[in-house]
Amino acid sequence: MHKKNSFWFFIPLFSMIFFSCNRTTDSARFQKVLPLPDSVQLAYQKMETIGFIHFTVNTFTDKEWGYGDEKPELFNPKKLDADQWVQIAKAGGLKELILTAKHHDGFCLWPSAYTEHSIKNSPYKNGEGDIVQEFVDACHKHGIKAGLYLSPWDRNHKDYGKPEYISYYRNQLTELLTNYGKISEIWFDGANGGDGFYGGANENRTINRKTYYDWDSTFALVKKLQPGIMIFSDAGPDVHWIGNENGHAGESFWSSINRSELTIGGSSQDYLNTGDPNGKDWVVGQCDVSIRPGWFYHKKEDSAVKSPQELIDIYYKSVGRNAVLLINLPPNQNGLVHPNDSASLIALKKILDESYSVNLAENAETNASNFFNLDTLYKAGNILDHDMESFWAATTDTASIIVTLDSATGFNRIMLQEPIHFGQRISKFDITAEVDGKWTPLYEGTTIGYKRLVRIPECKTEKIRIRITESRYVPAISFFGIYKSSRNEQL
Ligand code: FUL
Repeated sequence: MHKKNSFWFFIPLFSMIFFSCNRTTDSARFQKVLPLPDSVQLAYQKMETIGFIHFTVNTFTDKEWGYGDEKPELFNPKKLDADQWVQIAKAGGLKELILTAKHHDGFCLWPSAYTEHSIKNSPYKNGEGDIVQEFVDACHKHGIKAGLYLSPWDRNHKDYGKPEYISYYRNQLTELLTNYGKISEIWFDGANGGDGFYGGANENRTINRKTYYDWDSTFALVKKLQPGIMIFSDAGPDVHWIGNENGHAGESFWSSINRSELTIGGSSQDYLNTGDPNGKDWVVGQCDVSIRPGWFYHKKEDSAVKSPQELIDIYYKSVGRNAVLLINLPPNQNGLVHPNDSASLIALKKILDESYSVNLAENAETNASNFFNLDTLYKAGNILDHDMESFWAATTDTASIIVTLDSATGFNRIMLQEPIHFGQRISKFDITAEVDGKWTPLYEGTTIGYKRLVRIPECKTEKIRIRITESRYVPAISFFGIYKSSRNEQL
């Protein structure tokens, strides 16, 4: 009798445990929405700013696109110092550098076994030099990532346009991705086909952008040789071009896109510039821009280097709009980055460090209109720390948080972040401040994604309200911060 009683007593107890366990698994957890970044894409996005090094025979011929008939003898950077490039990049906050191992002229900065059109026939180190090696070693020595650009278009090679060139191209990729240790990114340019030397043919050659390279097989080769590498092109798969060379992402920018609608060298620039809220593929947006008017060094452009203010504006339109910024620093004929370029880049970093040194909302109080499942795991206060794993999640598509500061505080910069490892969701938000007892509009925005940076005229308040007014799925925010920059420009 006693035993039977305890059996009946345990049934409801077991079911209580069973159901409560179930609740804390899937249905009670905030759900991820597809597409999602993989861990390498997430780490890539967190780098925020990276750099380009454009260097080849063009540096000596004062051109932007070499025809492919340049004599290797003219390539002779007498003071080349890859450490200098990397040290400047590092001082400017860049986390990766990408070197043009081969630009459209086909001249190779490494002694490729497959062509004579290379550094091995130049006076540089009496033909014994290997700039790819020097570059990768310098990057790794100073703790930044190394990436390579290998132009698919080759205006020197006799077989360009024929099937034989594809084997040549893949042989070169294999050399670069096998002999130099870890390569973190490979950059496939969309510029393709036109007139060129082509082994002396001196003619115009065009290719079918969709079929000629059989990109899927090339991507598979790249990933086989360097499993953790990021592949950049107009069409991803890991990072995509932003659709212009000014460094500007769209005012709204989604990290999702439909790769099936993209062709390397032939995609809609508008589509690339905004991404696609209904896109099925997660591809990080990358904004490339040169610190000078041209991609290669030209002495006459020494006075046309972008000012720190111009770089700041680009930063807000790239990193501040959910993309990664790629800034080009072209070395001169000596093989060194010019002091004007390094001064501007380092000034950019200084301004950013100063602007974002103190989050004035760090110790604020937060109240959300709701939070997911009333589970404190998703509470509003989570938006105040920089840990992406701790975030506020709502229960409804529109929701708000009120942030109350200790005392009235002046600020002119706002930072917002979504926990993108749960998917990009928010498409419309606004920020208002309580001034003289009234909610006063400060900013209306669209996407947030990994990061949204906002510049506003200085506002003094004790209460700020963040409202999510439109979202693809119930919204989440992982970070909110306010800052006071000594600079007053707004946008
Ligand atoms: C373009 C190239 O044609 C330019 O020369 C430069 O390399 C730029 C980054 O990409 O498509």
